[in-house]
Amino acid sequence: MKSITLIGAPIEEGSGRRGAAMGPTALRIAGIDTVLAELGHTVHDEGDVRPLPARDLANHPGANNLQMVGAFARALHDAVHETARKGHFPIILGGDHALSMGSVSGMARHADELGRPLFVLWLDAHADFNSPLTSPSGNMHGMPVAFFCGEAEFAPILAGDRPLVDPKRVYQVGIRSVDAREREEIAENGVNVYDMRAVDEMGMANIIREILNDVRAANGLLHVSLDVDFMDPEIAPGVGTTVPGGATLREAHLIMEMLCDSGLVSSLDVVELNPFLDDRGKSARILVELTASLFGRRIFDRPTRSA
Ligand code: HAR
Ligand code: MN
Ligand code: MN
Ligand code: MN
Repeated sequence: MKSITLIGAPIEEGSGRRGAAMGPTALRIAGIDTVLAELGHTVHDEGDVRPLPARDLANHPGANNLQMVGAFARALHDAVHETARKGHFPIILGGDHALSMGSVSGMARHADELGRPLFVLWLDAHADFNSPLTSPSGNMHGMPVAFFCGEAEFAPILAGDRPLVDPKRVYQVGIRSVDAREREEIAENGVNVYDMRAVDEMGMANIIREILNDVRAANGLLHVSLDVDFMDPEIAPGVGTTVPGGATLREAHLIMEMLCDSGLVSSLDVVELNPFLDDRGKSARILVELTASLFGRRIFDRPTRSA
């Protein structure tokens, strides 16, 4: 059983619209703490992080609300790093996806201190590999992966000596919306992309098995970042950037069940929930159910298999 710490990150300034700041509240109302406690885990809710002042950051024409995004990134970096250092499992309740600048870099620092590599599983319709120089929108929720992989344009946000994530240890699954320059950057950096065609051709189980084998072989930590729009909008409509043709409910659960069995996951982001756009709490409830699967809820036990 695990000690789990919930960290709310009510940020919406990274997205182009209002509403994601209500995400942490909706996830709490949907019962994320009780579901985890009923599975036998110890759950601490730290409440919401307070963004640290970031008035030292200059505005950037290609990065909307850079000061607020940077403020959340700094606060989360510290909160997530401290949580992991104590031996707790951090679950970050978002908030838009820009928050992963802080959560992933906080985990990268923790992994660095342990002398182990950090892997990232990015479950999303989008690759989120834009930079302030390539983004068509300037919205920073489309940039976190480039940030934690070391894109130089972000250097002032967190100290330049922060540990980075090797893009070859980033695995993106469910991708179906990529911008032109973003596509070039992804290829140049060697990010592992399993787009929706790969999901259709290979099957989700084979994809997840491949990824887990790489993490296990390197004795890595695995951070999971779950964007609501990973799933098809028919099942999870509560998000500002829906893209048709997403993962099914069973594919999403299968991932969580396989991740649970692996024992390799160290940290989780649940992001982009916009309760203002949701259908009577449907998406919030699905995210809670998926989190339960990651932490041990199952239909029947499986015979234990060796790796
Ligand atoms: N790629 C587009 C942009 O950079 C849209 C990014 C939307 N991102 C999210 N998170 N919703 O995945 O503007
Ligand atoms: Mn995203
Ligand atoms: Mn430390
Ligand atoms: Mn997305």
